[in-house]
Amino acid sequence: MRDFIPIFQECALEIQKILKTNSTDYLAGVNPSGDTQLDIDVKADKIIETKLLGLECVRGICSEEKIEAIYKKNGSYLIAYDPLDGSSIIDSNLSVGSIFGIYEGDFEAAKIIGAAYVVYGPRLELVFADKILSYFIYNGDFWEEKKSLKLNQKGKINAPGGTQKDWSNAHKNLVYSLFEKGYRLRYSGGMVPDLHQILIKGGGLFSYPATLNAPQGKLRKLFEVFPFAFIYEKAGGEAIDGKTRLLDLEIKSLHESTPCFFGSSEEINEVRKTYE
Ligand code: AHM
Ligand code: MG
Repeated sequence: MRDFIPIFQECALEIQKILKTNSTDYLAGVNPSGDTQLDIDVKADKIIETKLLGLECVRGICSEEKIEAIYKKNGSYLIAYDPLDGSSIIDSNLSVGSIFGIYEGDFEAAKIIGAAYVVYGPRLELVFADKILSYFIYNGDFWEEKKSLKLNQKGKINAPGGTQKDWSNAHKNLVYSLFEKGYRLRYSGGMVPDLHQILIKGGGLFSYPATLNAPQGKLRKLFEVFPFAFIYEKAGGEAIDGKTRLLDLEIKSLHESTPCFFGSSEEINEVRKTYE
């Protein structure tokens, strides 16, 4: 499984190159999740597709940018990925990311056995999880492995996603009660840097709830939610949909989304109290 680390690192370096040199213009089309596609979304998707399908151990892939999964005859791993998460903030030059989930058998939460994400920011970083969590920073020549990331029982960051006027009253109360307790707002609009920040600082809450305009939330189970749920649990945190552990959820279609909450135990307990 750790054989995927150098592959994801190669993808990261290639995608970083196109982020630095290509335009951030929109294409005419939308992706299967209904988002407008950028030229670089499609290029990043192709880079990852080519690398992954070239591996003997990979049996299939599916991406936020593709309607259907692509299967080969042999191999054992299935990879679901979001090639470039945060398309709506690329034009403002904020950090964006790539997200990967490694599945065995089927594309479903119960079958996830590894996950990774790349942060394209002032630095290039990779977090990879299988049985343990590993953290790498690219120093210009090679990827240096750093001390693993761990969440404390409680943090100070509140990262609340979604359109605020469409939050339920219960959700508004949850978000504001954290501010009352001294939590600080940290939300860029990029799931990867927002969740990475909570991991780096040791705790906090990221929420993307059900809203009036998005009753199933916005973030996609296979490409965004399950990989981060896997990583947060490995870091000693928790990830739920309000009531249920995200990695216990079922999935009916590849592009399905779900409300989601990621954080350290104390904040997730506050979420439970609100939603149960
Ligand atoms: P994308 O895959 O089209 O980039 O959308 C996913 C992004 C996440 O990175 C982020 O958490 C969320 O959308 C932000 O949504 P909002 O702008 O509604 O807060
Ligand atoms: Mg995305």
